[in-house]
Amino acid sequence: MTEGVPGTKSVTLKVQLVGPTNRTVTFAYSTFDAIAVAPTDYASAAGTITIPAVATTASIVIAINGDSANEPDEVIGVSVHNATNATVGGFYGPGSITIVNDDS
Ligand SMILES: [Ca+2]
Ligand SMILES: [Ca+2]
Repeated sequence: MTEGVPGTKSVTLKVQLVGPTNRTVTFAYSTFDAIAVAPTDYASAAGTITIPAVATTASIVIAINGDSANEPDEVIGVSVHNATNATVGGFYGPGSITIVNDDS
C-alpha cells in the first residue's frame, strides 16, 4: 500500500486458513514496530479473531497515519499466536504490511 497524505487510512491484512476445517478457529494477533513506529506511523492493534467453521478467511484492520515526509518505506510487523484448532505457519504465520513512501 502507499502511504498517502497526512491523515488516517486503514489497511486490511487477510488471514487465510489452509485446508478445510469444520471447527471454529480462534487466534490472537498483535502488531509490532518493524521499521514503522507506533503511534506515529500507525496505530498499534491487538485482539482476538474468531473464524467460524464455515469460513476460511478473516481480516485484520490496521490504521495507518500518512505524512508528507520523504523517508524510507515503513514496515509494520503482525504476529499471530495462541491459535486454537489451527497451526500458525506458512501463509498465516507472522505477516507484515509495508507502507510505501510516496513523498519526494
Ligand atoms: Ca511515514
Ligand atoms: Ca512519507
